[in-house]
Amino acid sequence: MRSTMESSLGTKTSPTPAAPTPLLGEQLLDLYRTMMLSRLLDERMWILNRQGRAPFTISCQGHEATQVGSARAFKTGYDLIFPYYRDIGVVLSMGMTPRDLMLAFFARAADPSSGGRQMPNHFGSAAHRIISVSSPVATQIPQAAGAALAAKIRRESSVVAVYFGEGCTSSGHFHEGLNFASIHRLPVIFICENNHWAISVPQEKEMAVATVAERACAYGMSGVVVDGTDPLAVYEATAVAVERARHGSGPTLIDAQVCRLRPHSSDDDDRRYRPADDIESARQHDPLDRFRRTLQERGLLDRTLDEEIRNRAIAAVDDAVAFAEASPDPDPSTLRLHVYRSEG
Ligand SMILES: Cc1ncc(C[n+]2csc(CCOP(=O)(O)OP(=O)(O)O)c2C)c(N)n1
Repeated sequence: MRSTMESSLGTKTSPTPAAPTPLLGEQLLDLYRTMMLSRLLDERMWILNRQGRAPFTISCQGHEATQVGSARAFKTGYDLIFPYYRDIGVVLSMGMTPRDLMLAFFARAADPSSGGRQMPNHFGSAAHRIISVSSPVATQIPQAAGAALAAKIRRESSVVAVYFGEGCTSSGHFHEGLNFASIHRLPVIFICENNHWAISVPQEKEMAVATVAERACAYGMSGVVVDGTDPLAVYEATAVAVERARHGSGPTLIDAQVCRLRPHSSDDDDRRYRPADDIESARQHDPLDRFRRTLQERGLLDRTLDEEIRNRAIAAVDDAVAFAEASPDPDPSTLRLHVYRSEG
């Protein structure tokens, strides 16, 4: 894994602001709790899928450090978040609950994301300023640039965060969004969760550059590579980007190098294309194990507290599953509500 590294070639950004105040004690344990809850929710979704109780799931496993570490740098209920489908750790950090996620997972009427109409992990919550995930990948990137322009015109001090995989950086939406955001010095942070695979396509067949961060210099913005399995490194890189954005110094592209611990989705069998040693190497970089060791080394976590955190997360997942499974499906009479068609 690479350490934090900045690509400043051709950038027009202001000098890097001072390092953010480090997170301490209970704040670090909070990151760990949310990472653990994300992992256990995700694991349960796979089990429910394999039991035939839910049709589809797509995983955050291996991405939790980037999701939870970056989200810690944003103001909940104030900054605007465009997540993508793996972002369980982001939306939990911004205030959505395990019950919210399980209601969506089972497509129940009370699902706050879409009333049971969207696929699982198409998170959305007006209350938490989380913009609904769209299935066509990368479309959220120019949308985020537009939302940042709106914030700038209204002279708000909010920033916009947009999340995506590295596969999206080969899409035109990515290039148009970054170009526009940089020209207008918009307060937007582009966060790439780079797991080096776009379904079955490895990174070297997605792009001819070694890092996504390098793409930033083509737009005159700062591009940063960060070890995405370390929540503290991601938090620091994001906090610096947020500081810049809030003070009019424009956007940043963060290339967070994560690992994909599961197949692309529950409909994928990655043994057909992914070398066994690549999966094994990803497991060696499991962000949850790594952060557990960090907290143990700092004397913040012992076996008893770890067990307690795990058991609380299991109880929250159990509660969410029972609550959502007992919740009613959407009433068939509502089938046509919120469905739009264009007049031809
Ligand atoms: C416009 C569009 N093309 C293709 C797809 C099918 N698709 C869904 S996820 C995905 C791969 C995305 O890879 P990446 O951006 O690296 O994210 P990851 O899933 O690896 O986190 C593709 C091609 C889609 N949803 N939208």
